[in-house]
Amino acid sequence: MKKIDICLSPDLIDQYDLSGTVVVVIDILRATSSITTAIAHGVNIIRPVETLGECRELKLNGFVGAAERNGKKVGGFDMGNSPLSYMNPDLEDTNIAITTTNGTITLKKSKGALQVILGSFLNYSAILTYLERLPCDVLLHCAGWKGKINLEDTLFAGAVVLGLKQMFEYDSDVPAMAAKLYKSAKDNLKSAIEDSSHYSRLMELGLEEDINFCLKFDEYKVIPVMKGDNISKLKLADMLF
Ligand code: 3SL
Repeated sequence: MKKIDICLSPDLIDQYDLSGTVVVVIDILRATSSITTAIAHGVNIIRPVETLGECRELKLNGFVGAAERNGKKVGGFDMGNSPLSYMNPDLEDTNIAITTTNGTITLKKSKGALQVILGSFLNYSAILTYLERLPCDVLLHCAGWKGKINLEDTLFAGAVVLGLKQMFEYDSDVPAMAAKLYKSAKDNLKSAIEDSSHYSRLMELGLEEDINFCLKFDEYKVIPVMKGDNISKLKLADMLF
């Protein structure tokens, strides 16, 4: 039987064998929600990078530069990490370089997997439909916050585990833990994350609209996928079944 597991922080990723596994990177607030929005709105490719320096370099070479640290847009770049800002029609067919506090590191640390895709509530059903049909193991890789575990990514991972309805065997206790947590929170996700650290951080920055948007289910049908160094829309030819 296919197996599923959850890595709750990129600092724990060395515990997992990624070969032969499809990894779903999760950063609900806000990187994977923003990238999904950008791809759904026609951005051509997104190059996730770890450092501000790499992002600056790519901006000098024709990329739109997007940079976020600690929730704030970094000065000197074109954009930050608000999903709402990626709905801009001017971004259609552009190439974006992005660096964020945790999400882009999590993407980098997922390299070595059979395939890396990006999940969020915004493309929840599309992710489920794809994972259901896969012939291989799945690892849900949560970005957390600076190495620590966070609530919103764990909740989404639990939602995926529940949605897959026993099609996968759990490879540790974490899938059952996350599924129980999600069950207890699912009727009001926003109030469930009200006490979380990143919720407070974003609220203090006046970003409640971003939070509300990131908690919406199934706004989009697209699945962003890493191909080499770039993220683009998963196409039929990329599907592993
Ligand atoms: O950590 C990240 O990658 C970001 O998603 C954090 S923030 O929501 O932009 O503050």
